Amino acid sequence: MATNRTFTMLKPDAVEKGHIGAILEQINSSGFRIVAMKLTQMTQDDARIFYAVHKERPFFGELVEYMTRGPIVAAVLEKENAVEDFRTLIGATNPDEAAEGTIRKKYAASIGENAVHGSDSNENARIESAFHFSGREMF
Ligand code: IDP
Ligand code: MG
Repeated sequence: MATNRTFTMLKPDAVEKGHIGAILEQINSSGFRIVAMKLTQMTQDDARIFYAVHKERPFFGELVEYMTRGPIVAAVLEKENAVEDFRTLIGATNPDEAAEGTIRKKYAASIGENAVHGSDSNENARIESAFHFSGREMF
């Protein structure tokens, strides 16, 4: 996959609150092209694998419960400098520390329930995209 792609999830809290449309509008108007997208629900095994890097953290159980409690929107996004620019667009993990106008500042409730995921490197963008999509589902 080209390195000008990143992977995102609109997390269960964002879907529950009806924010899919507003968040996708902000993503599109910030210059990202949607390359793949689906509404899906992660199993507990999916969430444990996806977030395996955090398995020793005290919040891991809470994170798995949260990420599996309802549907998410998984998507692959394309833009020059996609990974870094998307992290800027979503803002800090803790919405209290997120910049004004960022997606987390606008839609996140807490450091745990923070509305949206964004890959932190080109390598993780590739791994995370492949976790949710096959090559033929990416346009
Ligand atoms: P990131 O999503 O900004 O990359 P990470 O540190 O990779 O943040 O954490 C992954 C996810 O785990 C966060 O987006 C959030 O949902 C959850 N999380 C991170 N830190 C905490 C915490 O201190 N308490 C509860 N949940 C957390
Ligand atoms: Mg992370």
